[in-house]
Amino acid sequence: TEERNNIPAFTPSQKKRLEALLMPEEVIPDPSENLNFQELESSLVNRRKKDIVKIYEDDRENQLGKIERIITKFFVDRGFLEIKSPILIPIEYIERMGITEDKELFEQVFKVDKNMCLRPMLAPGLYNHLRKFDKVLPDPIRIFEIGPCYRKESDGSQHLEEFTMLNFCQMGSMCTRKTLENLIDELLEFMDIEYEIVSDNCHVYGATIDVLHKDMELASAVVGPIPKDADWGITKPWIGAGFGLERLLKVMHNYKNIRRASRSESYYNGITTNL
Ligand code: ATP
Ligand code: 9VF
Ligand code: MG
Repeated sequence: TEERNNIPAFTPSQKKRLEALLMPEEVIPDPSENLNFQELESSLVNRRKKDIVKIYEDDRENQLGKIERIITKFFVDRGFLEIKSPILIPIEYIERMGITEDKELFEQVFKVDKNMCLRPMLAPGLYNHLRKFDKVLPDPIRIFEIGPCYRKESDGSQHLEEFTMLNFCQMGSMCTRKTLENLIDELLEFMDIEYEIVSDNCHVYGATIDVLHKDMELASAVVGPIPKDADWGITKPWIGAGFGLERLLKVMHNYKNIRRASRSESYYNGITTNL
């Protein structure tokens, strides 16, 4: 503990505790303001208890559930069919996506047993729906899914091992870069999130259109077709984009760490539950 004018500065663990109690716009008062840790902690605990009671009195909605419902309505209103495909999928789907044992993403997959894994992406389920519904629905086909995805991650403030993906796609006519960029623009305009588009590459899709907010990737988007389509019985042009919902929440609420936006027992709507 550092002593200045007999006033103790906060220890690293005290700082950590205060940071968890603070909301993004709040700051830890200067230690020289003569507030001791216990007083500060208990006043912040009281504020956070009030915040949670206010949610309980007002709308009682979970931010991750709510953003899923809002985005679902956005896409349903624009003619996209809502899909819920399995979270537990065959490992063979991963290989069929072109993610073979030599690829980085293959190592990130949570395997459940010899044959099954937790899905790291939504594309396999959407590919299968596009193929099946091509015999059923009029052109162009528009579908989307929002749901949990799992990846083993090592790095911190923008990655979760359990996160929520939105993937929308269109197959058939009008699958142009313009249509894709218009949908992305309309969605992010609707969410009031600033973004820029940059070109990138990934081994699954080749050329991708990445959507960035400052230095953080919000989405990767692709203008098909791609050679891999044949392995899924897909023969028509398509466009699609995958967004991380917790990354959208991180931007909207100005969280320092994505964990505040995640499925969690430590935070409720970004407020610490350790009260
Ligand atoms: P990154 O390079 O940031 O790890 P990625 O390019 O591997 O992301 P994609 O496969 O393009 O991710 O997935 C689409 C979107 O899903 C990403 O743009 C991001 O918003 C979100 N996403 C991917 N992995 C994670 C994760 N581990 N935690 C939270 N969101 C994620
Ligand atoms: C872009 C991100 C292959 C025709 C079912 C749609 C897309 C999304 C990339 C995602 C991924 N691709 N996480 O495909 O929309 O799959 O890596 Si479809
Ligand atoms: Mg990407």
